[in-house]
Amino acid sequence: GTAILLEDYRPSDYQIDKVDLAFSLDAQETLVTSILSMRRAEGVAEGAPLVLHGDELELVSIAINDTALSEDGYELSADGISINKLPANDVFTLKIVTRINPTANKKLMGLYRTSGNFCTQCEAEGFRRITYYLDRPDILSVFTVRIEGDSKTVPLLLSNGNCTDKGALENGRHFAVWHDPHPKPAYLFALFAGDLGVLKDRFKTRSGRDVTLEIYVEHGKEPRAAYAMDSLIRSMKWDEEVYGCEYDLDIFMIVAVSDFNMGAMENKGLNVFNDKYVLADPETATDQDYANIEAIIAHEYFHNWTGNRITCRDWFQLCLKEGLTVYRDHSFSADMRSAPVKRIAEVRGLRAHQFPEDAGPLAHPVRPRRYSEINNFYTSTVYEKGSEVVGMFKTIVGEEGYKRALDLYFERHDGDAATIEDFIKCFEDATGADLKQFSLWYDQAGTPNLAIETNYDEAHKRFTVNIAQSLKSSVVTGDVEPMHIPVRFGLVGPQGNDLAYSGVTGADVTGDVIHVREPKHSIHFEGVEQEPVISLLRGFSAPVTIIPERADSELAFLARHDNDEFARWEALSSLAMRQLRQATHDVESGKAVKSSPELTTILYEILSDETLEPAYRALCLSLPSEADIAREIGSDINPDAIYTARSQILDDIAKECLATLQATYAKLNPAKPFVPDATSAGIRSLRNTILGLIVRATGDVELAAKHFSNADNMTDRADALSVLALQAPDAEETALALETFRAGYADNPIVMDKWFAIQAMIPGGGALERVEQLSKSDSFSWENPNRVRALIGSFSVGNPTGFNRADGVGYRFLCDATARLDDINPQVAARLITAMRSWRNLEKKRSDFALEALKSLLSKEKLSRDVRDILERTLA
Ligand code: B3K
Ligand code: ZN
Repeated sequence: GTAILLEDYRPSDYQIDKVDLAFSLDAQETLVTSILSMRRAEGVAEGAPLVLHGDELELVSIAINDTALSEDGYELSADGISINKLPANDVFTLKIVTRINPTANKKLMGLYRTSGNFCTQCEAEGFRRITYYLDRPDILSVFTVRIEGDSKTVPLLLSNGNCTDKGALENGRHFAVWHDPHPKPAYLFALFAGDLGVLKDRFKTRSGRDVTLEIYVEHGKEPRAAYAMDSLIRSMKWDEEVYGCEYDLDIFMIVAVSDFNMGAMENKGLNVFNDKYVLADPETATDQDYANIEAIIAHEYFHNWTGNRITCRDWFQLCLKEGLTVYRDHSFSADMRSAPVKRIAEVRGLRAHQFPEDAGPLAHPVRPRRYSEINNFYTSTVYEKGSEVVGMFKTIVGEEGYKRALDLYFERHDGDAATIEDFIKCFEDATGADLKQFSLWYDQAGTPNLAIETNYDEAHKRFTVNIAQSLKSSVVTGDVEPMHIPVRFGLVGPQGNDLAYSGVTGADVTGDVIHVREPKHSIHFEGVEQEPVISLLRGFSAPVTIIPERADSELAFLARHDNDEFARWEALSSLAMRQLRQATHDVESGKAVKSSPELTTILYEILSDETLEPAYRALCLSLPSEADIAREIGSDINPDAIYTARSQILDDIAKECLATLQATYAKLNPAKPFVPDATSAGIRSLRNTILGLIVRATGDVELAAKHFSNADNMTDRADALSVLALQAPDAEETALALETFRAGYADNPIVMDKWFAIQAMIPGGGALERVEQLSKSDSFSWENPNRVRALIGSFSVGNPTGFNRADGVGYRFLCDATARLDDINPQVAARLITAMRSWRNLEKKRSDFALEALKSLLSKEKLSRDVRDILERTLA
């Protein structure tokens, strides 16, 4: 395909000052009338051709200044329309009528049908599937939208902004007019028409604006939107208090739909959500669901300033809005919940998704420089690493500097389509910092590595830290430049407190941050009275890997004594990881696996330490996942050996700690009735993690079955079901629980997704047959992205042994599923096949099969640009 390049960016020859849209809704034949107030940009030659984007549109008519264009006045192509007869005036009106078929639109981009309703998704390039337009984010326009539809089937007619008119029409139809005073790019346009119930509330902004809040969900489900509403109100308040950002319309609406390609969408004043991120009650939602709802409601709301008021000049700048908004939603959740627990979860997510992306064939910079399909760049690198980069800005310029920089950004760029350079400039101008080297984080793909050596010179009371940075990247071409890496640290003394030092040379050290800028630093801390153990990368201050050239005893010491909770967890994880690697090696060479007493002792201490938060204890007891271990091993991966090794280590630990596990399990009593707050969630998480360990040690399936049937909330129910299914797939109790669960929730798709996902993750050779079977059942649908992700996604990402079966059938299944889905929904299909991005790291017999399956998919005749792009890069 043809690649779009950052360096080719050029401002548009034409602007659209104002757009009037009229929709005459019909399931198969919707008519869209668009009247564009066009203006030729200054300095552009008279008659310069006007090229509008369009995709799968039927053109009904086109007129300029009320005169229909003759057929030689324009040229249609698969990508749009080129108009070459233009008036001499620099302003003119363009009227275009298109006909579209929302029912046939299975891509869920543009205007489509979901559960009988009409819904839109326009980011990134969906608006061109509604009408011909300058569908690029730097074209900002004021939208007025008239929607007309059947009063009975679509009583609700919603769009962006404020409703300015509505009324009845003939033939049982009605209309509504919406006006959005804020100029916006087309990707933020939204329309919803249908029949839903609503939950309403109000919010008074700090300057006194009264805002109506409305969350639309299926009739009867209104009470299940209460937590989303509560999250919205807390988000609005938080954004005023922490960022000074106030809402700017009289109404804010959220619509929940069940067919949606991703999580949610920040359309101005009218967010559209995947309903799994809106609906929750104790009976149907897990604690994780509650946390996700809170985070995603906040994320989309925060986009109102970081994304909508200040948008992106072009799609290469995607991280400008996404990285910053993720950072903002992370900070919000950290404030609402436990900050260290939140940080650990973020880092686990980053390592599970972003690190492998950065280490594999799909690696790209946080700001990519080329793409052939932009939808493939809504990645964890753009989002999560993009957020880490914003966090590093804050670490470098400090809390106050960060605040000044963001204030300046909002003041200077409100109403703009901005770039990363604009953003960086605000930090430089507001703080005086030189961020030239730091900005490499946007350009250089790959995860930097830090190699560390330390030495204590007792005689001179000098502690030396040698740090060398390196970056191996599959995609950086040319020279790799050293990066500016902020490393938060502490010199931990024998009593666990941070030691002071009298001076430091060899690197710029401000407060508790070492600024690594050179390829190599030799840093001397003078006047260190006792030999310390260095704690590095506290709070995970930079998204890098570390080779800790340190003894197990040092890791064990930090796991016990570091006063940074993140770093404690990190030290424990490193210690556990070492053993898990060794154990995998032992399994492969036929040796017996044994867990080290040291690790078990520390876990035992953490388990029994009631001064630690339950959620934190649960995270520690979980140990690195199979995928974590695979990533750490890096090459020649044998998922079966990893599984066996990890199971044996966990079994050992569980047996060693059994009495304490049982006592703790009995003692932990989550509040009744159910409250979804972080403290209660933490107790449930610890209790359910312990349940899994007890069942490991005792094989007491009955206990899990009891936990399942006694559950008064979905967290306990789903966790118990997982323990049963994953640890005792063939037990009678498991079959019974699965059937009870299915029967109880057959009419609730969001809950049934959990039922599919849990079964998809049952390890071992029988997994594929199980998944194939489930994919053929009546309740499975290829047209619903949530269901596809629950079954096929969970299998390919969450079931290492089942998916990577040694005979390669798992890979063939995923490639076939991708091909099948590609005919319906290329965007979701492309996302699905990224599960194979690390195929080269597998041991030879498996990677051969993977390669064969990928190649055969690539040879398919009709492949979407989305899937082709991923495949070509994966195989390159
Ligand atoms: N901005 C949307 C994502 C759109 C994805 C288009 N393929 C949701 C979000 O990040 O908030
Ligand atoms: Zn976003």
